[in-house]
Amino acid sequence: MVRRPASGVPRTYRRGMARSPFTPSFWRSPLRGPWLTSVLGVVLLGGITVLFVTGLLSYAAYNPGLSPVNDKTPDKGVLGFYLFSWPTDPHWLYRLTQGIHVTLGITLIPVLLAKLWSVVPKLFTLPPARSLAHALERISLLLLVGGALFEFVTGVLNVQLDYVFPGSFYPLHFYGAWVFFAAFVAHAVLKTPLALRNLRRIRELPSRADELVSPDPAEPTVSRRGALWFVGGGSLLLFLTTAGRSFDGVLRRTALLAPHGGGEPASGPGGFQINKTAAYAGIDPAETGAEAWRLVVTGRDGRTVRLSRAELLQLPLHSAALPIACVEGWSTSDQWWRGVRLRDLAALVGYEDDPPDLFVESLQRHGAFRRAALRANQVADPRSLLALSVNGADLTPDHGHPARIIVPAAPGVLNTKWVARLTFGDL
Ligand SMILES: Nc1nc2c(c(=O)[nH]1)N[C@H]1C(S)=C(S)[C@@H](COP(=O)(O)O)O[C@H]1N2
Ligand SMILES: [Mo]
Repeated sequence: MVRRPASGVPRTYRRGMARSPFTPSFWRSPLRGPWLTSVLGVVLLGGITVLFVTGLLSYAAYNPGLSPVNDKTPDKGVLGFYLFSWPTDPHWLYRLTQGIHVTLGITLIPVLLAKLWSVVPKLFTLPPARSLAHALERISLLLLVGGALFEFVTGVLNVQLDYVFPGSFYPLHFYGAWVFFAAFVAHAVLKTPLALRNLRRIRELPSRADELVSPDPAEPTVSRRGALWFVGGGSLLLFLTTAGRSFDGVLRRTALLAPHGGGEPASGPGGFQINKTAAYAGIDPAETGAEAWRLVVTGRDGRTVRLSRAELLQLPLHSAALPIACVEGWSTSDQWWRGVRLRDLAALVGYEDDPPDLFVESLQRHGAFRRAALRANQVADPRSLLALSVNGADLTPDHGHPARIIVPAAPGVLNTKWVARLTFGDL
């Protein structure tokens, strides 16, 4: 038996002695209740579904089925059931899907935290399980909460600190998404009808019987509406300081949460975001000069041509206005690229019509993105270029001089910089 302190001891002090997080009366906020939890839950139901779909699209955009170099999760098995050839139209497709994925993910952080806060007493209920069904429900809740935190944390770290998980972000975020989404679907199926009912009962006072409602509520310091404004305000602030990374010019300067440490790209033709600099990628300037650099193109039956940059410039040159759109959620507006069509290069090595897939290798010796595979539909698009210049000037070293790939609608990772070798053939 707990011995009650003698009367006369202040009430709050007595409480402190008798309470632990496992006693319901420990949780005193008068805000907790089915209505708040339901509002936040319905927002997350929509938001997380969009995150999941855009995440799956991002994975498909890498064309992982095409070549092991494009696939960061080779053991995916049936989880790749939905993969399809990523289209080249509209040319801003990945900019849109990935911009939504990252911007929405960051914007939902306050909603997720508020939702977890609103149900935190439930994590402490005793006994841990009343029945088998209850035990299963609680395990699924652990997967749900753990999965949500894991997905948001890995996503944010990849966007903010890029490459904290060298090479392993993709499998972590990908498998984590499936575990999380399975728990999320189970939870949504169980709870959505209840949440919608709770929302309709907006004006009713929460019933004392609901386990979310504190049995011993403290004095309110803010209304439920005020709390929602607080969460919504946090989301709006994150949105306003994130969305700019999908644009350039003045809007980009509002992207306070896009700390790409390497300093602002210079102004002028090459003045748009740089993912990794030539120095970072270990590109030796001696290898990219006119004397040393040759593009090696191989095609049908091993047919090979070697081209200097001057020779490439003699080939028919074409322009295309295309963005760079990175998995990290930033993108540029359309830049004017100029260079040789990939399908014209295919024709040089024996693929006059119906160009096949293409394997691209750069001068870079280490790093996950030094090689990439492009699918035949991407090679065939007349806007797909081996670019030699951008916005009317030679490519800068950091944007891939002497030559880089640019393909409409593809994620940035497929736009290989410092290209050394192109191999055409079915992959
Ligand atoms: N060789 C090589 N090419 C590369 C990369 C790389 O690491 N190495 N990064 C890719 C990624 S992830 C992106 S988003 C784009 C960025 O191009 P930019 O730096 O010109 O904006 O380059 C791509 N090309
Ligand atoms: Mo990227």
